[in-house]
Amino acid sequence: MARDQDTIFALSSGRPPAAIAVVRLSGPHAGTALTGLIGRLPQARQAALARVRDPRSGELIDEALALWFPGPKSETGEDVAELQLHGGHAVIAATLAALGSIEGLRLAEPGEFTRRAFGNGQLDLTAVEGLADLIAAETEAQRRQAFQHLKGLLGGKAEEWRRRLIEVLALVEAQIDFSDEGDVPDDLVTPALTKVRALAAEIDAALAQGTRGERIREGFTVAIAGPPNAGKSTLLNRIARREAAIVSPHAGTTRDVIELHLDLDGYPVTLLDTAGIRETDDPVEQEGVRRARDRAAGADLVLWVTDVAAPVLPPDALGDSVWVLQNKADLVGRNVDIKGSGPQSFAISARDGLGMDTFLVALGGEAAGALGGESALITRARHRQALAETSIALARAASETREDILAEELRLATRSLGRLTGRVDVEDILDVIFRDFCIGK
Ligand SMILES: Nc1nc2c(ncn2[C@@H]2O[C@H](COP(=O)(O)OP(=O)(O)OP(=O)(O)O)[C@@H](O)[C@H]2O)c(=O)[nH]1
Ligand SMILES: [Mg+2]
Repeated sequence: MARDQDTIFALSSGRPPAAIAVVRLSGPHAGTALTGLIGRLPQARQAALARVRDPRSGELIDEALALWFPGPKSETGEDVAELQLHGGHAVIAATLAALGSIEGLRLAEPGEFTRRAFGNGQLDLTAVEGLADLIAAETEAQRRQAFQHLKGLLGGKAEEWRRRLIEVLALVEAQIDFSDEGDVPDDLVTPALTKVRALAAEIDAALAQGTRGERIREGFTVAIAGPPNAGKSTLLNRIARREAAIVSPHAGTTRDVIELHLDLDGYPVTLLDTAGIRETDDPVEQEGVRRARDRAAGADLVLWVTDVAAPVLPPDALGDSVWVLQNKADLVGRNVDIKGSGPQSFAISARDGLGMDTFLVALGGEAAGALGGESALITRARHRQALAETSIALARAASETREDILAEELRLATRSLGRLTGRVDVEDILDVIFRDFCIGK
């Protein structure tokens, strides 16, 4: 029997001990296995209180809620059973051992339930990715985006584009193959090209949305950089509200890049503390400075922290997205000029908290500006690549006069969209031809 025909089971809830443990089963023997454990099959999709016994010994393991979801209307598309047990180590171990003793059942591999849901057409690839993102989501923005993708924001759009493309392809194929049959209108290519251009414009608009979706997944990256001893690590600790980085009066304290994931007004922000930038003979510190420059250059925003009493200007190489934080404002005892002519500038005291509220509101606004707004269709490089390939093929198709090459470009574009959702097949092209033109009667 092939492995994908096995009935699989696993603990689907988090680390025990916990109040409740959810054990799930999926596959053709899920029903008999559930019956083996609780003596009956509950009504479909209704929770039933049941005594769970080891089918080998008849020993009572626990009392649980049992659920039965006959396929194909289930999470995986197969027969699915679920037990909500008491979440102790021994209860879980005894239940898993009991299930493992049943012929045809085995422990699921990582992601195998979702793999089956995909294989049975319950989820497309973009929804699978959305599900993974939803489980990883740490902030509201990430949760919102992941849930929309799980529910088909991109997958639905891609399927709609693909369906329209297949219709266009059907027109062109019909023109090529059957134009001599007499019952096909003369010029099918001109309306086909009009549709290609409209489609290309929609896909290009999605590509032009930029990398917001990817940044919501990965976080808006903010690098803290500046000369040694300026208070960079102190700033990181204040924002984190804990001693994440070592602070000392000794210049050159921070060597490695320290990374912190923050939730700023619901937006994910990755904050990096870096080594103070200066010329040095110490090879370890040199490496730290190299890393600091590197990460600052790749960040969405650089916070250039400098001592207000001895300000150092940010190097030009850092680009435009630089804010200057004049730190240790507590020491100067007067208002510092916070409106420089150059980049956005704030006077703060990372140690005492002075000016931090204003600065953090601005930082939250910056993250919201970069990550907020209309939902992003593209959340991964994979999406971007598939859509870019589609767009290129459509652009070539739109200026093509040879019907056979036009058809080939459309096929390429269709395949790229199919790869995006993971549903690549050609049978449906034939289906559309036969449905719309009634050829082959
Ligand atoms: N008065 C005052 N002292 C501060 C402030 N921020 C940091 N310091 C002090 O400045 C010294 C250096 O602070 P750090 O946070 O280690 O500075 P850094 O920029 O991370 O230094 P390196 O890692 O060596 O590059 C410490 O003694 C801090 O207590 C501030 O706002 N006011
Ligand atoms: Mg430091």
